[in-house]
Amino acid sequence: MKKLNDLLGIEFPIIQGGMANIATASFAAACSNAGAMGLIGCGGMNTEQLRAEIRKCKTLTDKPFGVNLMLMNPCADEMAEMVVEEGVRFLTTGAGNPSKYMEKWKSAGIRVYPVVAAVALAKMLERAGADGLIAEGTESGGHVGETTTMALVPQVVDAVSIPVVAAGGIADGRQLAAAYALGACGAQVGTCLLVSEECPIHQNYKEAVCKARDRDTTVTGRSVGAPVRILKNKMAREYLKEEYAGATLEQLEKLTLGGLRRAVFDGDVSTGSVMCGQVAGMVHEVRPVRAILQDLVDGCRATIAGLQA
Ligand code: TUI
Repeated sequence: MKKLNDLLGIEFPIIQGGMANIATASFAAACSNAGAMGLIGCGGMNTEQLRAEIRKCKTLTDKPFGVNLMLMNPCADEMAEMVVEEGVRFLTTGAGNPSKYMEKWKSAGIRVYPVVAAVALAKMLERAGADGLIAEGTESGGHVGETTTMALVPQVVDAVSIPVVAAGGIADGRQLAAAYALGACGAQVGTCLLVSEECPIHQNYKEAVCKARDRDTTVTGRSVGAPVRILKNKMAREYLKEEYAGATLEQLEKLTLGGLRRAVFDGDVSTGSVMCGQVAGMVHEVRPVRAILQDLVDGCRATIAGLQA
């Protein structure tokens, strides 16, 4: 099986998650320059903002980078065209089914790795021409599915014959080794890169993630079809209280409106949406992206060597 770094022409078998309002051109370029596949996240942007970020990223790195198209973005249709015009070479998608765009992207020669949280969509997207898939378990931060990485990845691997990248719950070399053991060709990581020096989030956000323990995240909105993993804080507790009491999505959205921007830009970690994965409990310090990636692959090698000993 080919590793993700060979498939994508990068140094490390790691994709940086396309985190909304966080994965800017400069962060994506920093991750690409450090040896991963950097992604610009379109969440919170309009089409022209995303276009400007793509152009900026080209000036900041000569290495491969890509775009994550978050399909709940109201501009998704327009963005799907624009990325072709701008000559983007690698795309991931999230929070929806990108089937209707696949033909256009394939004929432009773009490599596409949609994020899936279930086997049925994985099979459909393989038929639609996806080059690979990112199987994301519910351990992830932000918008999540229901199945854990441990259960999802091997089921997706068995269902398709294209490369599968594991995501959700991966922050160190042991978990990267586990991803390989499950049949993945590499990993996508988000939370462990939130606490990088280069990550452009507010210091309070980084500190909150560094301080978090294993049970400090929760999923809000499952009952109303809007499941989002965030750090437990004042807003999360209020949200869950109202959700258990039977509030509608419309009522609940009043609590989260602008919450991610509040956390990312203003550092409001009390009423903001501090999105992060369950691995927040195992990241404790802010380090350069390069060091985080190097530890992931070194730790993975050491783990595999230890298993063979
Ligand atoms: O997309 C993500 N994670 C995200 S997107 C996001 S932006 C946001 N901002 C404010 C509130 C809520 C979200 C934050 N985090 N991960 C990829 C992912 N995709 N996880 C799960 C899925 C998924 C779910 C259902 C992919 C496809 C899908 O298919 C449904 C269908 O239509 O078939």
